[in-house]
Amino acid sequence: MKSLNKIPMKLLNIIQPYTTRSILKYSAIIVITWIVVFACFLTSTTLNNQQKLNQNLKTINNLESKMSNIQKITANSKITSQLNLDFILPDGLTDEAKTYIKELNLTSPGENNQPFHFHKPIPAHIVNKTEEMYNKYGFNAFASSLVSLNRNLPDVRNDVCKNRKYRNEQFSKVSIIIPFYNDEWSLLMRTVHSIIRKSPLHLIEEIILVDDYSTYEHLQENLKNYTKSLPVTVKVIRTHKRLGIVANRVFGARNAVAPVLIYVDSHIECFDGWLEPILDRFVDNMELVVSPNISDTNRFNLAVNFNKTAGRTMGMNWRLEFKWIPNEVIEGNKSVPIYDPKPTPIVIFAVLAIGRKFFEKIGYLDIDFDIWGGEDFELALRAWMCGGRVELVPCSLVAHMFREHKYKHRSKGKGGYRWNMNRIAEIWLGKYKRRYYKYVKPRRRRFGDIQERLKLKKELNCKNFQWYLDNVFPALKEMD
Ligand SMILES: [Mn+2]
Repeated sequence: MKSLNKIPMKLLNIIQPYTTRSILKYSAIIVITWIVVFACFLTSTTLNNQQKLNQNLKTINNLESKMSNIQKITANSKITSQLNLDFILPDGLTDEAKTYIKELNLTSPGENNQPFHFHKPIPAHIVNKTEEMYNKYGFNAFASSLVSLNRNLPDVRNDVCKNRKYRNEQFSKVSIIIPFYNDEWSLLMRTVHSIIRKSPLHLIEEIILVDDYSTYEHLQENLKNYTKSLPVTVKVIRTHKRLGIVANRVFGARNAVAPVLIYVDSHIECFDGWLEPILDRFVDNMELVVSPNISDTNRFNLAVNFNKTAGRTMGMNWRLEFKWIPNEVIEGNKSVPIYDPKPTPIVIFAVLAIGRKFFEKIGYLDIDFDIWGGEDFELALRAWMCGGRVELVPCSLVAHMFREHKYKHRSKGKGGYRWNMNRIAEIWLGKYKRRYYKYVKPRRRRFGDIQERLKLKKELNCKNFQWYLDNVFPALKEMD
């Protein structure tokens, strides 16, 4: 107060307009300006936030749809990605194998279908080991034990096959049946790993390893325990005595649950996209036997020869021996595009698919066959003649190894391979069996009791061999 009194009037006059009127006025302006500015700021931030929120929502929606797509894709097929599975599937190289690989200075032997070979000179103990294992298993098992169970084979699919749409989603599942007897571990397990790595897993109901009473230690508890760790259902079932591969295959079928069965030998490897073209055929017709294209794995260096696979169909001669036959010979003037599924006179059991109920209906296999041989020819003839269809699907490729000694062992009292072939001739060839015997000239025509199978043939109202020759395999008429 005191100071106010002392303030000169001039100054008071100067101050007064500001203090009383102007200050109020300017303050109001400033406050209003601030309010406006603040309001603008608020509005803009809110708008901004709203926009951001909208954007975020969009992103979330996008992400969600992407996620559900990913889930769909994963559920559909993409879980076969090798990267993912190689975390789960071990390469199977034992410490011993790793030591040999180091000693022999090998780098990823067998990888990407590189032929296996030793650097020279080969140490004597390696030569001995290689020979010993070759004699035991009928192929270069020592080399195989040094090759990863997850080795890659190149994707050799033709563009036509790769880009074709296969109708797998309309389809349920397969049981993959692998009969074996005293097999070498790495070859058998590479078969299992390759099926898992090269198939859309949601299509596999189960893999069934059917052990025909093996005696080797590594195929007992060890096998059961190992298969438990695999990312698909693997059943190991065991016969109560040696049955031979024919009865063993029937035993496998009786234990399978999926609508389609695929038999694979214990010494195969699948190529990319092998399964889808096979299953596609069963969407229209379950009364079907389907074979993929099969290429040879060299039993010495384990390299797969996949060069000569197109343009040929499976057939046989009058001795009932397997022959690859050029398509034009089989098809005559009705030529089918080279990569299209096509009828085939014969299939081989190395890899073949069959509708489970159809297999049962036409009487599985002839279990009076001896241990090994010809059961696939018998099945193909029976399937054709008793109302089914047999096809080759060139877009599917599987590698199969012919070992030196096959599913070895011969039973007492029967005559092995020839016994089986005689049964085929007697049951299925009708009057044409004379032509078979003319070429084969067996010392004795032994084939056992065929009454049951003849009865089945009659019950199923099967066509005769003349029909097969006229409609399925006319080229055989001209063959020697
Ligand atoms: Mn085989």
